[in-house]
Amino acid sequence: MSNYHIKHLEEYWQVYRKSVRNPAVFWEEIAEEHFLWRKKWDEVLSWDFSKPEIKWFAGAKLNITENCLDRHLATRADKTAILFEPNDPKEEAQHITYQELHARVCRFANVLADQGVGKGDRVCIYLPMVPKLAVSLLACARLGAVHSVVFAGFSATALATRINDCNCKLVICSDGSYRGKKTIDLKTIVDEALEQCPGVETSLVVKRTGGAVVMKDGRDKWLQPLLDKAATTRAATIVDAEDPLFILYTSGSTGKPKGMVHTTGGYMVYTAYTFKNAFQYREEDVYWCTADIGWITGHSYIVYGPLTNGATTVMFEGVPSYPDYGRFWEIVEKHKITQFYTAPTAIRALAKENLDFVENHDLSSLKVLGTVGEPINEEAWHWYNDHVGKKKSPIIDTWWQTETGGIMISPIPYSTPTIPTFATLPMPGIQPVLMDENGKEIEGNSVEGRLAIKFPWPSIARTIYGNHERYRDTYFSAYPGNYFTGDGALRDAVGYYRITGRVDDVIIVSGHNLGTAPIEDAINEHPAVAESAIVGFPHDIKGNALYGYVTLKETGETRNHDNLRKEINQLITDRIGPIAKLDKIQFTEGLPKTRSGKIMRRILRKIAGKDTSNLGDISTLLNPEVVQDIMDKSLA
Ligand code: 7RM
Repeated sequence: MSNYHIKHLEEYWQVYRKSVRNPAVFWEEIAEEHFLWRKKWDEVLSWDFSKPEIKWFAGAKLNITENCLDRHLATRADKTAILFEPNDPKEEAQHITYQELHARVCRFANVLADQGVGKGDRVCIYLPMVPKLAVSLLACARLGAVHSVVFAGFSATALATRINDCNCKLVICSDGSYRGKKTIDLKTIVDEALEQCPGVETSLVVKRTGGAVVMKDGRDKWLQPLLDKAATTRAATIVDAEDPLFILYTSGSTGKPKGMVHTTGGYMVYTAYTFKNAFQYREEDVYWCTADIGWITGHSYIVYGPLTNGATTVMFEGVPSYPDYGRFWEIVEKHKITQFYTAPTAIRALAKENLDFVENHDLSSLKVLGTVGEPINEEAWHWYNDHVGKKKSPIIDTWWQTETGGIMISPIPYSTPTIPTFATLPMPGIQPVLMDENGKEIEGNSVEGRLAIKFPWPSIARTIYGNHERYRDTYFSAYPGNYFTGDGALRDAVGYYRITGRVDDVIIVSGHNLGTAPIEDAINEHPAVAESAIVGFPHDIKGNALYGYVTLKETGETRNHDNLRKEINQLITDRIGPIAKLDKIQFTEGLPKTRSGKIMRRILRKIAGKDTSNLGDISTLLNPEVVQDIMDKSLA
């Protein structure tokens, strides 16, 4: 079917216009042709953003694992579904076929059912990037149980909060994990968490590192012996399209994490459609997304999107720096990766290192390069384009959120001409709008505002677990009748979108609205600069002034810092104007980041504003140690 696989920009516009003219007809056609439904829907869409209540394919019956697995057995039984690349390059990669994955999922589902897990029950999954992680998600889905994956880098407290918030009675965990040179004792973290989780009856423990663990009697069970006894088939539990598939927590700017609830039918249709189009996926491709399944990117574009399409999806256990900074490129060469999807933070980290790490590998298999998670700065975009893509692989800058379930704004590779730092055009079915401060839609092109979406799409999160009011307040109250993303964006002369960052990253200096991203872009152009983050701090005259935190490429940079400061401000003046010059520039060893690689400007803002009494929870940071260092050397 033509509109499932867009190949030219004119075709994109045709499909797009159709999708907007009648979204229900558009999505119904896609849903009809590409999936296995046990019963078709009574109604394609019903919605009311004021409640808010959104239903796609209501009344339809299905099981998503039949779409990810069973449906492929007739044609792709021996095709690799999951290609596992272990942390240690000397350990052999595993090719798990669709047939084998089907059997593993059924076995695991049988074990879960034996432990009392049934439809609607919440199961917490806290595992490293090993095949059993993907298998656990699917095993839950096989039973109609709701998975809640918690990234296995989170602390015991963060894990306990998430387990308790949705009352998980079973946890799937492991003895430990390998991350580069390190072996991490995950079971101890789980044990500590479970002391605060009276509702958890059972924990199933995957053996990965073989490290010593304490097994709590009556609660902890090794998984493997149970799997060995379980049958390799299991009938799928048929659920309603609007039954929950999973909960995934996303941190709010304040308060406790929000358990975003995604339902089954719409999520399946949207992730399958966007995977196929945004990556221009073909049957023979080997697709690799470097995210962890603990994030939405992993859920949608390692597990569900690829598997519903019958793709080969790579799972990588390790880190980009082990055994050296060539690891990503070694894997691309070894498995002849065709689509590669990563985050700006990883690109910047690799761009700091010697070019030989990239150039020593044959990357000619690559056809599409993706980026997600943050605005990608121009420097990083060009490095990715020149050295990884060799100017031949289009870069898709994909903008989306945990809440949106799938990619919302992205080029269609080989159709949409790309421009660095622009996510470009909405996916079919997505209707973005820009809003001004007074809640009025800003029409026309060459404008900037707050990004909202005015019509539902199939994979929008339906609620926050246990707190529908917070869902309404957070996303549907700022611009009644619209979903508010929390991001700022500009729309250029041809209608391309550029995401400028969270709106709390907009700084008003002497009455000028300045987004952090363009200023950071200018700074990052300086050859000595690796990364930067800009925040505002109170200023008597300007209202706010700009404070820049800058990490240099060579550690222990010996050049004169005052000269560097001048050069950086000159670049900003050249690129944006003197209004955007920085009042203070602090050179730092690193920038505080979330585990998914987003710079935590909230913390930097507090330091710049001399307000460090309450930095909020920094325990979930990737590098909490840099915070103290930044405070010690603060110029505030
Ligand atoms: C997929 C994911 C969502 C927030 C979002 C943005 C930022 C993500 C881009 C981006 C600019 C991009 N989910 N963001 N992708 N900003 N360009 N291509 O990251 O829930 O963890 O984060 O991430 O601010 O609102 S998320």
